Amino acid sequence: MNRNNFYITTPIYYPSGNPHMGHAYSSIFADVFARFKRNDNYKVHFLTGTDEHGLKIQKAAEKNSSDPQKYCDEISEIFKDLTIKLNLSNDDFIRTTEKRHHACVNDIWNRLVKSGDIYLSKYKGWYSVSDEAYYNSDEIIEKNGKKISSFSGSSVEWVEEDSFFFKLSAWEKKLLEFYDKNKKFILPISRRNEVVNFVKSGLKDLSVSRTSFTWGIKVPTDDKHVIYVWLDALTNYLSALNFPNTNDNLYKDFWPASVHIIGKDILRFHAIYWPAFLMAAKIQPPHRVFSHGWILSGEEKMSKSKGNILNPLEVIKTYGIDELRYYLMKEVSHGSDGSISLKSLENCINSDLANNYGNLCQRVFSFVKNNCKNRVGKITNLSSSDKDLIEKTKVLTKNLREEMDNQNLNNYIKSVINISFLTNKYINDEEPWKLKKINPEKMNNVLHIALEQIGKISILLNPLIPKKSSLVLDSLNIDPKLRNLSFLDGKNLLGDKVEIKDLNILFKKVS
Ligand code: ME8
Repeated sequence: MNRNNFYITTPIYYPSGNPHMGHAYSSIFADVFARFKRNDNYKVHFLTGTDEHGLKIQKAAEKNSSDPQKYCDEISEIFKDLTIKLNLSNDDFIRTTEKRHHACVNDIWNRLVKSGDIYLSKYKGWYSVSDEAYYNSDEIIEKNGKKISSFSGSSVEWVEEDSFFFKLSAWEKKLLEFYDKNKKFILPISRRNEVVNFVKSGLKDLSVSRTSFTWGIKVPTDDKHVIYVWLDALTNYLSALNFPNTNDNLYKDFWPASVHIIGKDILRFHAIYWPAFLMAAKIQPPHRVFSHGWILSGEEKMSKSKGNILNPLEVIKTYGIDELRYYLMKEVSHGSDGSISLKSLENCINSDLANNYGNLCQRVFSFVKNNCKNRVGKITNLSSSDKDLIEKTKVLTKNLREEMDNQNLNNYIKSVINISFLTNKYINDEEPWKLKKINPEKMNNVLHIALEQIGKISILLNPLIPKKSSLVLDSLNIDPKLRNLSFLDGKNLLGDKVEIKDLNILFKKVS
C-alpha cells in the first residue's frame, strides 16, 4: 500500500435493533479521520456496513417472525440511512450476506485449512449469544441465579456441539512477537497492555464453526457447519477490497488497513483473533486497531438491552448533525468511557460552537460586510500582536498531523478551539471598530489576518463539523480544491485580496 493511501473501517453493525448513540459514536469517530486524511490529500477508503450472520441475528429475526434474510434487508437499510443522517463519508457499505463477502470468507477458510490451522473436534463450554463470544469458565460469574460473563455482563449458555477449531494456541508466541515489533498496533496503550497480558496468560484453540443453527456461511467442505460469525465478520475488511483477487486495485491500494476503529468490547476479536487468522492465512495484518471507550448514560454502557438509549436521530432533529458530531467527539475522552447528557450537549454547543467559533466567524464577517463592503486588501505590514497570533497558531498546529495519526482527537480539538479562542481575543485586543477612523490600513491588516485564521480553523474543524465549516469556506470564496491542509506547511490560504460573501448565523445558542 502506498504511504499516501489510507484505509479506515468502522465495526460492521449487528442489524438486531435500531441504531443507538454508541453506533453513532463509533461511526463519527472513524469519519473524522477519513475526512481529515482526505483534506490532507490522502487517497482514502472508508468502510462501514452490517454484520448479518449468527445466532444473535437468527434469534432477532425469529422474535420478529421474519425470515433472517428479509429481516436483515430491512434493518440493514436503517443502518444505511444512519450513514446519511450522520453525514458519514464512507466509500462503501458492506453487508456480510453479499456474494463478494461469501467468496472471500470461503477463500480465507480454505487458506486456514491448507495451512493446517483447522481441525475437527467438539466444543464444550460457555457461549454468549449477545456477544457472539466463547468464554472460559473462569470468566463466568453468577448474578441473580443467572450465569453471566464477568467481562461483558451478558448472559451465557452452556454449549456442546461438533465444531471445527482454529489452532489459536499455536499463534501465541507469534502474536506476542508481532505486538512487540508493532508497538502501536493496539492503541491506546492501556488497551495494548490488556491484550498483551491476556495473550501471555495463554491462549486456547478457538471454536470457529457451529452446528446447532443454520444462519451463516457454510463451511465449504462440510455443510453441517456454519462458520463462526466473528471469523465471517472480520473478513469483511478484506472482502470490501475484492479479496481474494489480490490483483484488484482496491486490494493493492488499501491493504493492510491503516486502522480499524472499534469499541473496547470487541478488542479481543480484532487484536488477537484477527491478526492470528491473517498470519495463518499468509496475509499481512492491519497497521492499527484503535479501541474507543463506551458511551455511558449515568454509569452504564448505553445499549438496547439496557434500555438507556439517547436516540441519535432525535438529537440530530433537535440540535443538528454538526452539533452532535462535535459534541460526541469533544466530550468523550477517546480511550476511556464518557457520560453524555442533553445538558452537557447544550453547554458544549454554547461554549465551543456558538460563543467561540460561531461568534468569531459572525463578528468578523459582519464587520467586513458593514465596513468594507465585503472586501479586504493586501496585508501591508505585520505588528507585533499580528506576529504573536501567527506564531501561536503555528505552535498549536505543529503537531496536529501527528495527533491525528495517533487518534488523539481530544488533543486535536483542544488545539483548534484554542486557536479560535486566541483569534477572538486578538479581535478584542485590536478593536478594528476603533481603527476604522484612526488607522484604516491597520484595520485592513487585522481583518485580513482574522479571515485567514477563520479559514484555517474552518478547514481544521471540517472533519468534525463538515456542513457548517463548508458554509464558512464557501463564504470565504475558497475553491473546494484548495481546502486542504497545505497551510500546515506554511502556505497562506487566502490570496492578497479577499472578497467574501455574506454568512448567516452558524450556531444558535441553546438554553
Ligand atoms: O460489535 N458506546 O456490532 P455492534 C460506544 N457486529 N460504542 C458502542 C456502544 C456504546 N454504548 N455500544 C456499541 C458488533 N458500541 C459487531 C462488530 S466488526 C467485524 C463486527 C460499539 O452493533 C461497539 O463497541 O454490537 C462496536 O464497536 C460497535 O458499536 C458495533 O457494535
